[in-house]
Amino acid sequence: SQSENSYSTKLDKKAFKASVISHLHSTLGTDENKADNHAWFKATSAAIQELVLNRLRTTQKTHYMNDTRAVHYFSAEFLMGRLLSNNMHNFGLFETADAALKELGVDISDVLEEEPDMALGNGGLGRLAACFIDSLATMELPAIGYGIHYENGLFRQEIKKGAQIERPDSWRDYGNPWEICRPESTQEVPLYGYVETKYGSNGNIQKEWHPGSIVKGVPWDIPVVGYGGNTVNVLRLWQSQSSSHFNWDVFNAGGYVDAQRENIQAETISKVLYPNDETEAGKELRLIQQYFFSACSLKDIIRRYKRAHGDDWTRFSEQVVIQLNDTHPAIAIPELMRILVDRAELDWDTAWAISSKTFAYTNHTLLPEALERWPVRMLEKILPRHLEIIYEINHRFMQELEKKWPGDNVMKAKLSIIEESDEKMVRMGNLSVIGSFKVNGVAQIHSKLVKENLFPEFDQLYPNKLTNVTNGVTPRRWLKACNPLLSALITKKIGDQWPVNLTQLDKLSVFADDKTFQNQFMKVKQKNKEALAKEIKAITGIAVDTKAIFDVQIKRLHEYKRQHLNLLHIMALYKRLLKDPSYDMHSRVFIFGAKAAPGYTLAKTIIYAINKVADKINNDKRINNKIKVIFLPNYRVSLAEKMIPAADVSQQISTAGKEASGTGNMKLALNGAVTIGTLDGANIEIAEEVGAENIFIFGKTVDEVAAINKAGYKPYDYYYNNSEIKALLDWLDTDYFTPEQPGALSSLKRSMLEGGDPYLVLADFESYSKANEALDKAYKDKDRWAKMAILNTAKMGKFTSDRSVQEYVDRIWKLDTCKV
Ligand code: 26M
Repeated sequence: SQSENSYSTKLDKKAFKASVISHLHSTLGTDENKADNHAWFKATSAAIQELVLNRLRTTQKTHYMNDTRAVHYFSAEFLMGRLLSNNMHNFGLFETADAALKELGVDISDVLEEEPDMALGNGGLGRLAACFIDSLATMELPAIGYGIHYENGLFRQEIKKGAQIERPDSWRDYGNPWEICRPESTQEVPLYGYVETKYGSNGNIQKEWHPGSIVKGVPWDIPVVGYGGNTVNVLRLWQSQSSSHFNWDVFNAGGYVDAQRENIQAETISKVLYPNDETEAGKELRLIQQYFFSACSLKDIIRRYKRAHGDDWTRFSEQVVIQLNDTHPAIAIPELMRILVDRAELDWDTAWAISSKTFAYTNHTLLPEALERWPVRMLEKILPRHLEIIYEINHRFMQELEKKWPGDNVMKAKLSIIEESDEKMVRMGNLSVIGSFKVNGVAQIHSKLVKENLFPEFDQLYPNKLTNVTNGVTPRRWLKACNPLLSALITKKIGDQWPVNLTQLDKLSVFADDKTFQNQFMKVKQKNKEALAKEIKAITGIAVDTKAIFDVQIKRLHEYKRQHLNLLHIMALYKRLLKDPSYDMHSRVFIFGAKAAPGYTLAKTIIYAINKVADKINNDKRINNKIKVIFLPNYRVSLAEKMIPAADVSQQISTAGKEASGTGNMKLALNGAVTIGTLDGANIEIAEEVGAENIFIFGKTVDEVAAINKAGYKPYDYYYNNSEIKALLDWLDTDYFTPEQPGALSSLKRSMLEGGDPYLVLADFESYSKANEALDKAYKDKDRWAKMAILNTAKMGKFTSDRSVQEYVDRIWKLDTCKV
């Protein structure tokens, strides 16, 4: 109807004010005089949510009426962050809300600060899922995100005496204004038990799984508002609940997760997000989480399909495409086969034809320790029927291999879903490749390595299955909402369409040499730096010079990301300054944000080292404030939104071949930061876009890394042949940085010598140091730097997640837009 469609013009300032007040009274039960910032946050959110829900109903009705094909994005993680600011921006109501709240005597930024982050993800993979569902809604594509309603998201990080402490993240303590519980769509999930062989209705052998227990999955819907507010899709997150009539088996969680565990209850399943990205935990509870949300989601999809198509399965894969965000939901493949074969009683070939046209799989990593493998014994216990189905999939696949490569058992052993090790394992990557119609990597170099190193035989067997879709980020959150000053400047120059057509940013290129524009651009950067400096002061008590270079490395703590290379270089600068107080360098503030997996000892040592080196440097009067080192605790989406607009320099320094893509690299460059980075992941494509003059590339290439490792890498050679490297590593072995704890940093030194320096920190140090010198020189030339910064923003058009999603749509999902 007309009134429903005039959503964005419906609310002027006066009406918005009235709506907020009305919610303050009727939803919050308070009033203007008593309300604190949190009450204002709740009331403002409720006012917005009213519009959201109207558009949600209209969207769902429209999708239903049109019986649209939809993508179902299965992900164990959705790192959504805060939603209020984004939802207001997407409805075009941010300014209205700002003005309305002002008249009520309330500062909108205080209100926005009240919202807890939805931190239901670890890092890149989870945030990518959040960017993709934003793009899908913006592009008016029928889509639904499926995941887990974790009671506790990624742990809150505190730094005590320099070390990381984990605290639970209870993001729903005061209620969440966005989520809607849908008890009517509750699903049941079977677990454990045994499989019975019997005769089916057609006289064929049928299998029936008799589960040992059943848990309930209760869905919570989070509306996902597209830019312009037309389409509102949903993110459906499953919460586990015990179903009264079954007993619950004991399972082990272990470590950090153990500490969170209450009793032996079904509720445990969705209690906590596993905090270890890039390492496979092998924990029973993790597998149960994966099956729990995959099974609930599939049942939900099938219920919706049957409502429109009854028992006719022939159109299933025309209506449904499921994207697997890494192998975490790969158990959905045998689960769909189980439903089709055991429940719907389709024959295997028919079922397989449907299933293998339904799934597509995204690979996010090449690190061997991150490739998921589950003990056959564990699957047998928890999901006995799924193990049988996996064996059957594998058996038929082995027959296919025999036809293609007769007698080649080496090939069979390599490609088998079952790894015949001492403890037999199920390889979820192999299962995903075999069970999907497309497999993609997340940046050109990564996808090339997926083809050439990870799955070369699969690429031979299925020539067009492996492909690339380079990642992207949503410019609505990562420029428009987080950097209002730069956004306003850009809009003034090139109009207001860039948030939905990011390649238009290239129109800024012609102003890269324009002195007036350079001044405006760098003035915005300066203002953002001042805002971050205030934040740094408030959080750490440390005052930083906003004329210094703001150098930012923000990402999970991992050896392959090489925060310790950055740290060694900081120590080198410090040493050079101590040796020669006139050492020529522009003052620089090194800012870190990083969480370490709680069980990753060396990563925690690196955090400790950063903080201890920071203490020493920040308090050393001799170096005249030339260097400051800031570690901002509890790095998360909302903190990233404050750091990124203020960055001059973006550190993207992973060992070549290890970072699949990176997405922080895109966010920082988009906001005018200049990258210092290796030829890894999407850095390569960023360099292509901005040009070699506007990025500082250093370090060994993928091919050089391979050659060094092949020849046998000897970190000691660098230690003995480079006196600076030797001095720096030896410094870690003294009590200079940790007088109260001598030897606390020795393990960091050892990792780069006896430990073999697996990520080639020493091999890349000199090249990194030179790149930093070049960067320092460039910054001193104000015009040159302004031009570089502008061109970084101007050339980021490719990296909108709208482009990524369009590539998935064209080449994998085959969806049509559905105007709502
Ligand atoms: C696995 C098993 C048990 C517990 C947790 C996990 C797990 C969780 C998250 C493993 C990996 C996880 O994330 C990996 C990740 O974030 N990868 C990043 O994906 C980004 C999006 O594609 C890329 O840009 C990054 O380069 C890549 O590191």
